[in-house]
Amino acid sequence: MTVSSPVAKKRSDYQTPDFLISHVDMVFHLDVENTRVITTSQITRNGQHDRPLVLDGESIKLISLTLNEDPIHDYTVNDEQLSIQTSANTFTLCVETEINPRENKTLEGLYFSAGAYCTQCEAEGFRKITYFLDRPDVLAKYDVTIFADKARYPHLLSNGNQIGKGQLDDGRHWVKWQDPFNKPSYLFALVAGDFDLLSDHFITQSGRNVVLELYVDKGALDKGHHAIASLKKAMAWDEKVFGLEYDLDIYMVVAVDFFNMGAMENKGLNVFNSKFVLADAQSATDDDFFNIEAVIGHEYFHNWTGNRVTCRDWFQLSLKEGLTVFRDQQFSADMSSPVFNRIKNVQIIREHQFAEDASAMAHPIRPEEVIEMNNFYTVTVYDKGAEVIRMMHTLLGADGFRKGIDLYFERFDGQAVTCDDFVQAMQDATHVDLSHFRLWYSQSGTPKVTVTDTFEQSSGRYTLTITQSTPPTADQAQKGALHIPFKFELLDQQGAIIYDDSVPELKAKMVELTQAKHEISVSGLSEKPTPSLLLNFSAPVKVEYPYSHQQLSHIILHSSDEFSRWDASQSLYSRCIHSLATTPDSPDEELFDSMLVAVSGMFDLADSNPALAAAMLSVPSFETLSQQVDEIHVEALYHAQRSIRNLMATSLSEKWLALYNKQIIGSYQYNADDVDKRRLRNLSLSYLVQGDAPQASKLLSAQFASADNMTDSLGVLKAAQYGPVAQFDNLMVQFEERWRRDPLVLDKWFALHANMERSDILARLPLLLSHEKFSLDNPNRVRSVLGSFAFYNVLGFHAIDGSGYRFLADYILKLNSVNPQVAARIITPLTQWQKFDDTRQELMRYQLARIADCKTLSKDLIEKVSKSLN
Ligand code: 0A1
Ligand code: ZN
Repeated sequence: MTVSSPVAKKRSDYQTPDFLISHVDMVFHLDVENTRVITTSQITRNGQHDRPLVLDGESIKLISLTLNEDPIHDYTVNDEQLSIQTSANTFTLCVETEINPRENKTLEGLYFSAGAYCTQCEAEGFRKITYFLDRPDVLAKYDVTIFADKARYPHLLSNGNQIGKGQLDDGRHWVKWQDPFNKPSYLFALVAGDFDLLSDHFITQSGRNVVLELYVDKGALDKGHHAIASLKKAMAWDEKVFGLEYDLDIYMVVAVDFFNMGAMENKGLNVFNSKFVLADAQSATDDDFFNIEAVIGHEYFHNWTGNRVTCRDWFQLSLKEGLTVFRDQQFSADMSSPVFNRIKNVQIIREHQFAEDASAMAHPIRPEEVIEMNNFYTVTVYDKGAEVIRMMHTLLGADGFRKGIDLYFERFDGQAVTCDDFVQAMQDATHVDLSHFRLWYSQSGTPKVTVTDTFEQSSGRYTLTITQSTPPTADQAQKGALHIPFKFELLDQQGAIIYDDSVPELKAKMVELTQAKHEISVSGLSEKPTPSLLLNFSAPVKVEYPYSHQQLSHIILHSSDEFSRWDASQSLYSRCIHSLATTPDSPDEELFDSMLVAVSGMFDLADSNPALAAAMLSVPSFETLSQQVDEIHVEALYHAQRSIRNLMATSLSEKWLALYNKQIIGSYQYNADDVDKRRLRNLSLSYLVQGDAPQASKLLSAQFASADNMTDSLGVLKAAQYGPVAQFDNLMVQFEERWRRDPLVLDKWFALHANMERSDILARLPLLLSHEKFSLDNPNRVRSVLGSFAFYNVLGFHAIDGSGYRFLADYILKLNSVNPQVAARIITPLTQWQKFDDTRQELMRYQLARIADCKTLSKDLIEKVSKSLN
């Protein structure tokens, strides 16, 4: 079955705008059902032509239209555009529109939720507020005046600086804002509501005082301190590392409960999903604290990479997102454990980005064709985009990269530019030829780097042969060889690194792969070395080399690169798991024994490098394992992973107990040492429970009762999933009773339920969705139930009777009319059917076809479903 698609926009069709807008004056009269917006724009014709002025507009009512104050009669309007025929070259256009924020459940444009008004304009939401040239290459200065009832909405916020305010006799008040910087419409923001306000300040490197304001729900002030502290760290870091200083006198952050994504970098007025702002020890986990710092950093860094220099068109999204993710990753690494951060980055690539490449939604980091832009806020554009920036950082070195960034801002500050412009600046600043490297922007797919080696005992000559190839993807059949910075080292049998200055690649610990095949030879070795490959994951590729398990153990112990030590541990587990999955009846005892010996050694790292130890002692996720095989055998793979974990749990139970008991932690503080200890302790706990250790049940209850923080409480619940059902259920009930009034914690409870491995999970899910606190209007809730189930409940979602797929499809059809953007995100697991067995493929496609049959399907879903069915 195929679906007819709405027309796709192509990158190659880019045209400069027919008109430009220099200044916009907006007046908002806020009302929950009838908000009036009067937009006065100064417009000039761009070049000589007689084409009409075509403005974007969606789901808004046109009230009036004047040009140089005269009513316009010569216009046409449809569901998407307003077209005005005029011969004027410079003119003032005034558009009055009416919108209904309460009805707007899409959370794009201006919406009203939880008692506050809020906007979300990226990518194309501004057109739901007024008719406009809603494209990122139209940059204007904005003045915004907001009128609203003072008692209900004491805070009226928009971008830039407040330049006036006043009071009306009828209980309304107004505030006027002016943003001195040119910006595209997607960075416009307005917020109105009754909040608690946390204020602080930051003195910039040049001595300017910047007021920091954090707006949170009433009563949540105590949960804002970590976000403010993170913001100050991010501001100082960007000055230190990139010489970039904040440019306005005020920086505002508003936390809202209803938000489609993580956060949004609107100029001077960031809007955040409250999940990435609010935290205290009782209600937030260490991961939450970490994520808040990272997302606060990410949005702050956008002020330069995104706002001061923005994207020419949406195909260039990775220009700002890949670069800003890279910047936030570097920031996080500097704030905590570099290796732990790198592992996290790589897990996202291996679990989600590789899966996207293998699916019908495969696309390059700079897509060629888009139907609905919201579908392209992807792990490919963001995280693979960041890997591409990181490779440039590797190729140019930190100093070269900084020179490139400096030149980029020197050339393009205040402009809307392309990915090519960025790479050109990097190239011109360093004189490193990046012409071949640019292929990363246009080629999709996961390259495979295959390494083989030979050793000639008589001459001591060792030769590495490295080949690369990229399998075809759904969007692109032909692939070329990429420019890949491939870091590696050779270890001798004592674990020392082999140096040979006459071999440039060995000296640099890197070979720049540019062709399909490369060879590197070293002479004079007395024994065959062990190659440690793709150090620090120097490129987003898959590597194949026929390691023996002794070699993997050798790398675990000796590689100079901590990431590679972890990576070798994961390869060892993967090997055990795949071996057990394929031959469950004749387990490879020797392999398992050598794995257990290696694991045993990892415990010794717990004191000296607890972050690395915790990562090494964790087995690869089902998602990572799935990307290592051509066909996913769901039950076999799932149970093999569980069995290997079980083997580690039971064979090493004393070590787990000792590790658990060794983590002595005082009252809760979010700092690197304590985070590592809690991680090790909760990891040990889950192994103890899984291994059915005699103390397990007591430890669970004791930790649950004594925990003074969410990390340890949740650690208990997660571990308890491996234990007796009754105890888990009991703990969950207690947890719900305590936390039912805290939406962010309740999301965790919902997610735990949705992830439960139970044969009756499909019967339980409807109960969860009929819970009084569940609502399809709230994206966080939807993600915590439907998202967790579809992405992570392996056995439930992939139930062989198709009930998991049907369940997801039912709710996607419901969400389609409420919030298409969220619906199109959580459909992802259903679109990744390609690697499953025939029965499941058929069942998944059946549900996709069912969705496709919906007569009122959103563009977002049409794009994903039609690609998946073709
Ligand atoms: N630019 C934001 C992400 C974002 C994108 C789209 C949104 O709504 C449709 C919201 C936020 C970021 O990278 O943080
Ligand atoms: Zn971003």
